[in-house]
Amino acid sequence: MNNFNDKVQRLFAQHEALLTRRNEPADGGNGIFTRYKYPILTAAHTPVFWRYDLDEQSNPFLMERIGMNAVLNSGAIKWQGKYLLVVRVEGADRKSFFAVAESPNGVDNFRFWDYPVTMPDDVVPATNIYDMRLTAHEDGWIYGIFCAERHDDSQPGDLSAATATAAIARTKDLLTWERLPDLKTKSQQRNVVLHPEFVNGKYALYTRPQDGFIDTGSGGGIGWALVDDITRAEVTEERIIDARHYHTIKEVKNGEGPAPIKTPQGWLHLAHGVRNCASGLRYVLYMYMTALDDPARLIASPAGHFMAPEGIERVGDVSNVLFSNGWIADDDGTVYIYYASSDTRMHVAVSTVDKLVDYCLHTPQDGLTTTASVETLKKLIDKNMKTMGREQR
Ligand code: M1P
Repeated sequence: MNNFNDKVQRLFAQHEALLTRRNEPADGGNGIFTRYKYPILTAAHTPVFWRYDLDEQSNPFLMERIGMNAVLNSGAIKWQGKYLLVVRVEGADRKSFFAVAESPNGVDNFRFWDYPVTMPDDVVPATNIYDMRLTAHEDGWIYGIFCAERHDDSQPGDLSAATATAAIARTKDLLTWERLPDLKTKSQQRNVVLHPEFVNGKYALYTRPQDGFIDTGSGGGIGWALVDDITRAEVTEERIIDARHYHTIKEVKNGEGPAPIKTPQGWLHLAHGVRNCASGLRYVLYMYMTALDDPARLIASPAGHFMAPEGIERVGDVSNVLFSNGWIADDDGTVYIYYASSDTRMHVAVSTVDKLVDYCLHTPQDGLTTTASVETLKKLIDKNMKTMGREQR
């Protein structure tokens, strides 16, 4: 066997070993969810044949020809018995694209389909697309809503000026996508998510109005809008259902994560909250619940973060970031939470619907001041003093 073929075989063998590595629950935890030890997807998980030209004639040094930089912010769905992620893959050229990776068990053995998603363009093509939220809607389609980023041509002198718009596509098989016109809104939009059921006969969207590409500015938080026709979607009225607050984990911005999970007690929501600090923006995940009879009415708002970056998760292309736009609730009540760390890699954490509902309904709310937080803490300590039969000191 010649040296080139040896090297190719080694590449495939190493890749296969990475893909088939068994994942296992990480030690520790807080009783709410269990992290898993290894990231489920990284740039190194992308197929060898995406990155290398495997022809000795045209690539005698067996060099990578197309570099992959990161694998992040994935939508998720259970599909024909498999756990599917519609992954945001970012090439070394900084362009993001979608690719499907599937696993037999939700926690390891994720393998990319051979080809990335060919996403049709809207009338005005986007420069970059990313962060798809998948919704299996009761109308029978699977929708993907994602961010379409374009240069802001109203500022020709500024190469970094960009606009964010919610793009909409739908599919029946996750292979072929029909692109619908981008969502029409007054403001820029990112983190737009389709509710899985009709509300008052209309499509319902969780929105995130923002003044600029990065700054949410006057956009007060996660919004809610009803849309008559998803094939010509336009937001005419939008109201904030989960507001940002001073000195909280969502002071600077927030955004809906995946489509909410329906439970007997209400809709379970996962979202991200952002605050600023000396080391830059810090992104954490938080949860809230809304009413079954009105998915726009908040019924539970546990204080603080649900998950924050830990250990290696804190480091990456955009450090100190956790972001989630995909989760899967299995029939047995297990919930697989797919999240990206520091815009670099994908992880899974596992919980159950019952635990997440309990977390939402029984975690105290944020009283918004130190005094309120101390009083809340004292109540729990008092209760535990009685339970433990201890004298107060
Ligand atoms: O870099 C962190 C995240 O920043 C953006 O999220 P948001 O619009 O809420 O600020 C997105 O670009 C997201 O992809 C990214 O992970």
